[in-house]
Amino acid sequence: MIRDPEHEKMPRKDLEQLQLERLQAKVRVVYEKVPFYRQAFKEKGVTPDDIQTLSDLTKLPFTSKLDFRDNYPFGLMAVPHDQVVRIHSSSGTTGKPIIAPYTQGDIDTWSEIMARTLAAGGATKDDVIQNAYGYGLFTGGLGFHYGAERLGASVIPTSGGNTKRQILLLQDLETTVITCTPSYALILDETAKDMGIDLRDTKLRLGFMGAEPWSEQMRGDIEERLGILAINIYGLTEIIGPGVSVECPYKCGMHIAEDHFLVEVINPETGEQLPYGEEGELVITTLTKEAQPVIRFRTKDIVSLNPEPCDCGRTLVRMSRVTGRSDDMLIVRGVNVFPSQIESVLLAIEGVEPHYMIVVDRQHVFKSDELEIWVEVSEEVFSDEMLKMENLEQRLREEMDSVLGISAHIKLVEPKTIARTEGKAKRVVDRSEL
Ligand code: DLL
Repeated sequence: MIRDPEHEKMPRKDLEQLQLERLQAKVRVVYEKVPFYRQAFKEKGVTPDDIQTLSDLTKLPFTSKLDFRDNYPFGLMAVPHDQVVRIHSSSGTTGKPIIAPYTQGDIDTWSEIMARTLAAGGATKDDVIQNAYGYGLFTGGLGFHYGAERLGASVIPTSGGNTKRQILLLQDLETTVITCTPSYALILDETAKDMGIDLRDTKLRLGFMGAEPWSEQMRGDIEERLGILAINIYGLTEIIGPGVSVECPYKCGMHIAEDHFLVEVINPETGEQLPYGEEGELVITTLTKEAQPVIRFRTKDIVSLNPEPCDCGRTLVRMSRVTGRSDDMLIVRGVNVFPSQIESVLLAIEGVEPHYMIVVDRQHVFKSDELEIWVEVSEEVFSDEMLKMENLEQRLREEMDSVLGISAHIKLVEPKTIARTEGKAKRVVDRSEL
């Protein structure tokens, strides 16, 4: 049913040989078909013939989000327009959106990767998969949809939003697997509780959550509230969408689909490749993408790689949780912090809800002297006496100080006051946006 299942457990030597052959072929294609790459290769003084081993990858130039913008909309495409069967796009924070065209071959490959991804996390053809990722230009909805169908499961294409209806369908259609962002999983739980429903009493057993950074503490919280195993899944529009990597039920890093994606971790300042285990920026080269192959794409996502074989038997390298995006990093009085670190401190404390917002002054780009964190407190704490609130505030301040080495103003807010989003949560806001 799933194509190439043996690739997941291939001896490293054979996998690397496969990667090299695919890399050599792809490098030749982009050199011949995409003027942008030919020019970038020329500037580096490299030709496809220089790629003799996998370590020759470092001879190739990087590609960045900016290159996508500069070549908007179709300048990075390697096939004629009549071979494109679908186009996705992601909004991007500034300027032009990222355009992601797919051939029929790409859609087939992606569906296979996503079927394998769902299977790796423990889903089977007997599952009822409720897909609450947004359908449309976002790759989440259709990416999961095609993968779930390819797996042979039943898909309920709810898309995001209309949460009450989601809960009814989830109950009545006996959904076993939910796919959504971690922040939407919390909204589902909250809405269900308002309706007098405990999601732990439903058939739900598994969730595939990604598209935004989330902490291990957040996972624990979601698993407890929904009564599920929550699997982390990673991907991005520029590369394919969801499916670049996924956890197996051992939950110790996301296995990268290395037969399709060649990964490196680099020092974001120098561009130098870092050894396994060190944290840095993830760089991805697509090995099988047809419409828009990408060479050494700088994701800005900060991760580390683990090459140890996993207890599940997969030989695929695992990537850590994304600690944050290099452009999301806050510098508070000289200390580097990622929102997800703040999240793990908050969620380790009793009485705090997993809804929070980090308020910064972005006048000096990402440097902020004043860090303010708004945190929702639980109903119990909120309805209790003032002293308890003050103690909680003090405890949060101290924890933040001792764990992250930064002091922050903590503002405790009433339950349900922080805005809920159906897709990706916005954790960091500029004071001017309030
Ligand atoms: O978010 C694709 C996706 C859909 C992944 C559904 C997983 C599930 P983009 O909108 O292009 O694509 O956003 C990509 O989101 O560079 C990361 O910064 C972040 N991201 C994605 N997955 C994770 C994750 C989709 N599991 C950007 N953990 C990436 C942390 C993630 N960050």
